[in-house]
Amino acid sequence: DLEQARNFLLRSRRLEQVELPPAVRQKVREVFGADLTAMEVVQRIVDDVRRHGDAALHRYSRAIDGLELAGFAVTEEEFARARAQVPEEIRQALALARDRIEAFHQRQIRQSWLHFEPAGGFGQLVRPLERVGVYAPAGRAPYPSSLLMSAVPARVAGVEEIVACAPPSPDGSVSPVILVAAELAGIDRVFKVGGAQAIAAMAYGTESIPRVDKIVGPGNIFVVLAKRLVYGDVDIDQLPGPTETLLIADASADPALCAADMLAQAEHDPLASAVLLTTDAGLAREVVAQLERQLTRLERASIAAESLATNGAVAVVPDLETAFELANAYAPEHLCLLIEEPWAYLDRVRHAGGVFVGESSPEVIGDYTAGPSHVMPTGQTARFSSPINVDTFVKVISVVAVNPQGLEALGPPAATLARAEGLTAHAAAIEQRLERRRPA
Ligand code: HSO
Ligand code: ZN
Repeated sequence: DLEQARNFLLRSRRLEQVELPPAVRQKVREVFGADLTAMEVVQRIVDDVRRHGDAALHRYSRAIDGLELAGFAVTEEEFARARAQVPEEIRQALALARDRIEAFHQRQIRQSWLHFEPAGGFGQLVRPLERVGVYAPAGRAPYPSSLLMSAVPARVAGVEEIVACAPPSPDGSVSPVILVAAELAGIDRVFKVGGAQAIAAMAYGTESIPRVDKIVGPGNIFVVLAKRLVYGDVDIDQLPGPTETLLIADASADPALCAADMLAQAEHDPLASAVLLTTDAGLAREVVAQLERQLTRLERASIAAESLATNGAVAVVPDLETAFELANAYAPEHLCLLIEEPWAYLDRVRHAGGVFVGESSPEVIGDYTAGPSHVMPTGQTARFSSPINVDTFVKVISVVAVNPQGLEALGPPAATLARAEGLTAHAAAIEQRLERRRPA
């Protein structure tokens, strides 16, 4: 029923409400000797790394990963070994993705500008950030694509130095395909540090990891909470939560493809959510049947099944207007239009990370080779934020070049406002200039 669908879509998707799985809670008890919440864990780690630098990082490597690392930086030999290990086909696909991401973001570059009027020149300088840190999660599987999607836009923006942190595997190495992607993306250095420790290290700097100006990229709950904690001392891109897809389908949609798109999202994470809104009750039934059929064939069937059972939904809506109204209220990371005339509805889209137009344009192409970054806002933050893009990595400096004529015109009202605010030194800075210009 529609009300039920609305409530489901608008339920809170806040991070703090995520419960830690039992295995993680056990690990927390082992490492900290206490039953801490995720936020408490993050607070401790961030304080510790901020205060003790590399020594703290080594302690967490030992305690959390059981690793005794000689150094955190991935060495040239390790990069070479990775290059030899990654199959050529994967390397070429990564290179193609990199080229597409680069070309797409090149179109986004903003120019500095100066506007001259009688009062002078006014404008802005667009300047890239100096140093950016990318977090490359390892989690359930390493996602080299995510590394490209975070780092390539930064390169295009002109960021001088990009470093990355990636959690090492149990043998102390970083996944070869992650290293190859890092090289293709033009990342300067990769460090074998994961979790909240990595975020703290990049935010405050340690003996071996440089302090950066902005940290970007997805991560687990600890990483995301750490990003929120260090924000202000360093900039962050967003607080990525579990991934989401909302499909809008009409009678023209292929139920097997609707189900395939939902499963592609659901296999990411039990917390991922895949939702279908359709105007066609028959299609809804067929999609449900397809979900059941296709699910059994998947390698990650249990993850996808849990995701669908807890965060998935198929709902019938009276018309496409209602579907778009609900979609905008939900503000999904991905909005997929499997409808007869998707272009006709594009201007209804108000809030989404990305919109995928038509049956031949699945979200999964966006994950890899379309061009836009797949790091997109989740948890309703698409109401006010954007996918990673070139603007994520630049800032603007305002330019004010008032000329003598402008001083005459803009000075007196400025002095009036200064006095109204009780700021006589402000007024004097203007009036002294105006006096010099008066003939004695
Ligand atoms: N769909 C994910 C990104 C991803 N998919 C990485 C495959 N690899 C969140 O947008
Ligand atoms: Zn995906």
